[in-house]
Amino acid sequence: MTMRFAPVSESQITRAIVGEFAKEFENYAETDVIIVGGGPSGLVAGKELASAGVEVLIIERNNYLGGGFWLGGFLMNKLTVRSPAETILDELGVPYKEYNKVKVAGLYVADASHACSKLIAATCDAGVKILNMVALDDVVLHNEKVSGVVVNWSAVSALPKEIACVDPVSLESKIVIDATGHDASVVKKLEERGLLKIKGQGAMWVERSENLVVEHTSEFYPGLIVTGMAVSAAYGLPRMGPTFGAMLMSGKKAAEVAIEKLRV
Ligand code: 48H
Repeated sequence: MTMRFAPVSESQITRAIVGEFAKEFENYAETDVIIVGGGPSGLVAGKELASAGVEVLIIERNNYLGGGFWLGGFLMNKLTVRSPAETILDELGVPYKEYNKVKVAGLYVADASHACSKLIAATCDAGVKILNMVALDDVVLHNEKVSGVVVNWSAVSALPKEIACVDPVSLESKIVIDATGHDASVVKKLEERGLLKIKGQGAMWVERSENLVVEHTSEFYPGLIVTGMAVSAAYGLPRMGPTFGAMLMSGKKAAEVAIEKLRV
């Protein structure tokens, strides 16, 4: 039997893309939570929030989601988590092994591409909307509270101003989560305005850092919650290198903090 695709024209395909994008973009011009950054902490936070019925939009400057979660470290596709973060791998259905149980307790290894794909799929399945190839340009500040983000297409942001003199647009939200990793891009917008001072990421100390990152995942400025490596940069905490348990757990905590704030 010969297979025949549905008879659809070029213009109908264009209309389907533009129409659906515009409808969604209009809806998400005002939303409950905007997460800037689609790495492991942002994806977990988004998945948890959407699963709790919160409307969430993730802004990601790259074409792809996942951030540093695609690789375990040193260009090697094995990622590690320390206990108790393997429970999140269980929730996602990611297979993993316990590493050298005889000598090391509670260190788990998984394939990074498998873990990352599962996390992205679970986040989308939970109902999170994604705006990729879109970069943070600024924050919206109302009465000393972060009330949204100013964004532009990544391609526009990457061009010199004299070529791409294109104004960005604003998206409003009740809460913004900075999940931009080491850059802490949202927090830095407030620092540029002299509204706060950040300490910058500390040196490596894996045993202390992961607990501290999760403990410090919190509202860093009214309306702005920090998660993942942005927590280290904001509070000056030690880094942990290529182990991701704190990123996953910090994402969960950020969602809990946001849900608590939305209740008030
Ligand atoms: C839009 C942006 C912008 C912007 C950045 O780096 P990530 O993976 O972040 P985390 O915190 O979820 O995970 C950190 C982890 O990957 C890591 O680096 C670790 C554990 N390091 C430890 C160590 O000691 O080195 O993802 C951040 C995401 C990326 O996808 C960026 O593209 C995106 O945020 N992003 N998106 N506008 N201005 N800045």
